[in-house]
This record gives sequence, C-alpha cells and structure tokens, in this order.
Amino acid sequence: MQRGKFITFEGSEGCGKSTQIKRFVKMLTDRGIETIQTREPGGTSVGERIRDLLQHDDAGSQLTNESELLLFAASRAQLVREVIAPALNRGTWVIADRFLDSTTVYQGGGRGLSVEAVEQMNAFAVGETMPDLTLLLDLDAATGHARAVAATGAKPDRMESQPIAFFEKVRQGYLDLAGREPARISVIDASESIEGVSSQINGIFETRFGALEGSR
Ligand code: Z5A
Repeated sequence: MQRGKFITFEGSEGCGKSTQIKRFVKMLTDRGIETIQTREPGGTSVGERIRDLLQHDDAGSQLTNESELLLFAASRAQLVREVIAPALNRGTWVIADRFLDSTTVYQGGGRGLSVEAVEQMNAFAVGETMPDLTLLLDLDAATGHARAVAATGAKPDRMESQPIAFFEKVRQGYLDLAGREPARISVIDASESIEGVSSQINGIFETRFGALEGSR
C-alpha cells in the first residue's frame, strides 16, 4: 500500500484556506483520490475541546503564551496519532487546514516565544508525520482581516482580536519560513480572485503530483 500524500494549507486569517481546501478536495475526489480533511486546532473530540478553550471559552483569556503553545501542540499530537497517521498509512490523502507551521509563526513569531522551544514542541507533537507539500496563501494582514470580518460579521474570537501588527508579524514569519524551506512550502498569491488562487494551486499540484497520478 502506497502512503497517502499529506498536504497542508497555511496563511493568516481570511487568506482563503477553507475556500480553497473545499475546491482542492473536490478536484482530488473527482480524480478518484480518496481524501480526508482536518482542521487545527481541533479535528478530534479532544482537539475540539482544546479549540473551544483556545478560542471561545472565557477561561482562555487567562492563558499564558506558554500554555497556549502547549495546548496547540496537544491538539496536534492527538490529531496526528488518532487521524492523520492512520489515514496516510492506509493510502488516504490528508488535506489539513493548518499544521505545525501555524505554531512556528503564531506562537514563535507572533507571541515571541523562543524558536528552540517552539521547534522542540512541534517535533514532539508531530513525530515523523511531516507534510509532503505546504501551500502558503500569502495575503496582506489588512485585507485578510477585512475578509474574515465580512465573512462572519460575528464578534472576533480570542485569536482574531489580536492587533493588526500581530498578523503582519505572522505574515512575515510565514514568508521567512517559506524562504528557509522552499522544497516543501509553495507561496501562493492569495490576493487574486478565488478562481485565480485555485488555478495557482492546481498548477502546483500538477507539477508535484501529476506524474504520480498518471501511474495510479
Ligand atoms: N493558531 C495558532 O495560533 N497556532 C496554531 O498552532 C494553530 C492555530 C493551529 C484558528 O482559527 C486560529 O488559531 C488562527 C491561528 C491560530 N487565528 N487566527 N486569526 P480558525 O480555524 O478559526 O480560522 P483561520 O484558520 O484563521 O481561518 P479563517 O479566518 O476562517 O479564514 P480562511 O479559512 O483562511 O478563509 P475563508 O474562510 O476561505 O475565506 C474568508 C472569506 O474571504 C470568505 O468570505 C471567502 O468567501 C472570502 N474569500 C476567500 N478567498 C477569496 C478571494 N480570493 N478573494 C476574495 N474573497 C475571498
């Protein structure tokens, strides 16, 4: 049995991950590729409880930066072992809305926690399960925030309530990461139309996996 491919979508709030994941998964399914989708934090019963604490529960306002890091890592450790690794092992492709790069840039770059601590925590949480490809939807923070607000119209959650400077640091953190890991991370211009972003993603898919697909 050939291991499934693990593809992660990353980017700051409102960059269009959910929109693009839906289209990407449909494209894969239409080609007969079995896929599952995950989201973080969350994706398991334990992870959804952690998500609630991180984003919505009043107790979340008392979280220190260190506890926040550990909670994101705990949610991911559970998701990897309960869902992602078993799916990949049975040949299913996993399409993830956020993974370890979110922790690197939000808790590392955004919160300013030590790079070593964040890297150690990431490595401990994911073990051997690393993405084959990461699609970074790059968008300026103000546009992303405006899109996110227009989409929900709701009261922003704890993470969304950070000042715009926080999201600018997050964006830069992602671009720095992509510069360090160009073989894994492809940068997409997310300021284009939904169609335009989709076609950039499909182009990368063809380049990376087109030949492999022909041999299925
Ligand atoms: N976080 C962390 O700090 N550390 C970690 O380790 C992890 C996460 C894993 C999770 O938020 C929060 O946790 C997140 C990072 C932090 N905090 N923030 N901010 P979430 O899961 O609730 O949400 P999100 O991941 O930030 O995504 P989002 O804001 O829901 O947006 P999105 O999925 O990227 O975008 P979308 O829903 O597809 O699109 C938003 C709107 O824009 C919607 O109306 C679309 O129709 C529209 N859209 C999409 N594409 C376009 C284009 N191309 N043009 C115009 N309009 C568009």
